[in-house]
Amino acid sequence: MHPMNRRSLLKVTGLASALGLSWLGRRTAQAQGSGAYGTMEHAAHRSGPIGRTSLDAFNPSTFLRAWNFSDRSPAERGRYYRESARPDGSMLREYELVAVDREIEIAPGVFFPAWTYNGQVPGPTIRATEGDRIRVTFLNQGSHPHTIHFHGWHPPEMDGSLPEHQVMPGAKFVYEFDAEPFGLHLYHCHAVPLKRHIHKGLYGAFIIDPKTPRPPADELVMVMNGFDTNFDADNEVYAVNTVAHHFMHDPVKVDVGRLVRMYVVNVTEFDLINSIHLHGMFFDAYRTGTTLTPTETSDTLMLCQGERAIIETRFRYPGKFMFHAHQSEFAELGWMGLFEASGTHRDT
Ligand SMILES: [Cu+2]
Repeated sequence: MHPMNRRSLLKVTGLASALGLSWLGRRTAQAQGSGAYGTMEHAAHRSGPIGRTSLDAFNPSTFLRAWNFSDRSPAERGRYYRESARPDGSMLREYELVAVDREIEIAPGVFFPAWTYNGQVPGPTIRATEGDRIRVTFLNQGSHPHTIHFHGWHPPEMDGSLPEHQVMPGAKFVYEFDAEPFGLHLYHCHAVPLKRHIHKGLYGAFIIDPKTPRPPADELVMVMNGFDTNFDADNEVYAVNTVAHHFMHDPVKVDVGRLVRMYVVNVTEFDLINSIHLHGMFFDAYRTGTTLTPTETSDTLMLCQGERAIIETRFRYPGKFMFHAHQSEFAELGWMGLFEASGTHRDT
């Protein structure tokens, strides 16, 4: 795509959406718009999603409800994830994560040269119970040195951050540590320059459940991310789970009355903060997921880079509810979606 700054992208989005055109048709849209300024005066006020992104390689809706490779076929899953019980009742969870360079589509016709774990951005969600043993075999098949730096307790040699921790292209390293504390964490590459390695796509969610599980719920993994498509250290596209405006096209289906639990991780680079705002309701928030009692009740939660929170709510009414970053610019550049609540649910 042609280099464009945030403003021009925003303008193009508004114009193109008013005319029902894809982003690829933006030049035509601008040409037509300029000749009829009177009627187009408010066209840019009609923001909304336009065009579709191919979901063949990565589907944000699938990512939403997948962990420990549960979205893969049994045969493929067995290659990347194995679990076995240990004598003390905890589990040994073994993963294979592979760094690979891959071009990904982040908005209709907008491709980003990503660095990925296992070909996807965010990387696969890793989920364990407090006290489990985690063993991650990391293969670097990318073109640059990479690591995996996990948040959580671990010995220094497992930190994936120092010069001697770098895993060179073609090399392998095995990370092993106990899963603690319970909470919502993340993992990411810690090679230098750090901001480049993170924003290129090397990150994922790392959930550690408490030994006494949280109440049953419809659980959703939401990773707030951004993409600097013209390499000016500023994001042009924002999203939850990578694809701009995806959940405007494919609303997150939820049941009225059922507990919904969202694991919200902020890995947006270049911007100091990001946020999530839900329309028409309030939610309980558990910052970093390290408590079982809410740390706040709100309709908007602000997260710094690397911060995360578990948020819980129940939809009272059927229908569509918007959710988005409360930084309006982020929302209009892709970080906006819909819930669609229906039916009724009773806890059993
Ligand atoms: Cu890296």
